[in-house]
Amino acid sequence: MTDTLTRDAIAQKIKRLEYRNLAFIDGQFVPARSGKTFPTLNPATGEVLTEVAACGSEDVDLAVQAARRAFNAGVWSGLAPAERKAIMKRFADLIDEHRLELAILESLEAGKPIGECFNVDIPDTANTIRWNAETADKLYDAVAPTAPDVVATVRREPLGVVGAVLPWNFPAMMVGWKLGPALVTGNCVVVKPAQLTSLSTLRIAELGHKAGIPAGVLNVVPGLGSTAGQAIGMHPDVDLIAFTGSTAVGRRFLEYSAATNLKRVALELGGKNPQVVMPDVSDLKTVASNVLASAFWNMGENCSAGSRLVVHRSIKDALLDEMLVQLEADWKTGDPLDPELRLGALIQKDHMDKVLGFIDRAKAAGLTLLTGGERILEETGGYFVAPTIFDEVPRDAEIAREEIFGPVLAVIPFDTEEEAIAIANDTCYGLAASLWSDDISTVHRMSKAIRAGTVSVNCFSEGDITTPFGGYKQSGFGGRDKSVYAHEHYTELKTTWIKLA
Ligand code: TAP
Repeated sequence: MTDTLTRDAIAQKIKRLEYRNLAFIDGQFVPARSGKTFPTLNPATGEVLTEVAACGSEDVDLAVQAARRAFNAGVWSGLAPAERKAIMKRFADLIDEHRLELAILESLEAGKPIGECFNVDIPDTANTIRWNAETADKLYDAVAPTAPDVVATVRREPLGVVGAVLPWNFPAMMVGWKLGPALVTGNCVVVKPAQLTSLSTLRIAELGHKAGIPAGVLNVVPGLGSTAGQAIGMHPDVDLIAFTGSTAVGRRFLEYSAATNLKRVALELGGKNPQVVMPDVSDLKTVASNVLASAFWNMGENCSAGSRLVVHRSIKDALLDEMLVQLEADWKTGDPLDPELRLGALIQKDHMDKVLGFIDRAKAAGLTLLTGGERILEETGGYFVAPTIFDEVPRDAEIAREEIFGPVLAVIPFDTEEEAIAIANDTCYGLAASLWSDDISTVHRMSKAIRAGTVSVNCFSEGDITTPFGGYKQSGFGGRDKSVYAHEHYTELKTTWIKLA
């Protein structure tokens, strides 16, 4: 890895930046059949970066056909696992080698702080591909415990063609989370990135091809959800939809499946995640810094953002005081390309207006605004919102219930452990939760009682690549991302029952 993150290195790289803005189908960059394009913007300035091919159902069909041809030909699924492993490891190496370029694309298009893109998002993407690659020749299938006159094998086989439809908040990471398990298990993939963030995904696909992934195995169709996204969802020759995005759109994919070929559907959806702080915690400084990071990392545009602080009344004010001091010192908002800053722009004007709408209604309802609560840096033309904290939020308030997907934290006090658990679970979501306590019994009791796919104790985290990630209730459906558990929904179980003579 040769890239370093300095202002000079960023400026030099931007001068030489070339956007991949066509669809990537069957190993080639091609325009949309219709010739249509859509603009992609820098949300920190409001300026157009480039025009991207707007794929429609015709392009999706071409991509699915290419993927099916590649699958049937066995150019990928037919390789020895060790060969797939070698190609995927080269793919991961190329992502590492292009770390700064990919981080800049992520930052420019999504408004994300470059430091996070460079130090977290792109390394995580490479690591996910590499870790999955390593599993290729290490996982075994099974032989069933049948009677002696039978041999029955239970094997995992690839599904065929996977459609991956993705969100804009972690464009590269989400591609990695889908491609890693989909490719290592032998599938061919058609990716539709969010229309707001196609550029890093297109470059990643090109790097995959350069690494040796055969034509047709990895295709990218940029476009709108209502056209390209729907076309993938409705396509009769797609075997699985691997979707990350909102619960509302996730539901649509279940409808598409039901209306067409009963394709498998795996959904990673929204969250309204609690951070529960018990009164026995001794280190409020550490709790404060983690609570802030959980709420505001990636400007709160994070499915697992801890957007509800459920804190014992006896320590609430002390914790909030510490949080306000740290917020002022450590959480500066500004140019996403400044490596010193931790907060960038929200993804687009419509989304910023939505976030400000939640804030305005909370103010109008008389909730106590502790800090933030407004658009800032408007003179830049970018979509910046100050990190915002509301205190004493009733659990039925809109900002305590809805996923805002912005830098807004609702503080909800409690008096008893039972009340804390009830508040934590009082949501239609169940993606992630944090629990803070110095008492081991409290930790065991409460982490069991909280209904969420991941409960992080005395930290905030989505785990790492070794642990499954996904949601209870309306946060997820049909499988988990990450770890070997992710392989399950990318494969079918094949029983071969052999009667011996
Ligand atoms: P969505 O609006 O749901 O969009 C996700 C993807 O679906 C985009 O590619 C979108 O295309 C496409 N889409 C939109 N409408 C569609 C339709 N009618 N048919 C088919 N496809 C359609 O989500 P978002 O705003 O990009 O991302 C934010 C959401 O993602 C939040 O709820 C967040 O919690 C969730 N999220 C969850 C996770 C995990 S791991 N659980 C991780 C990240 C984000 P367009 O770009 O054209 O709209």
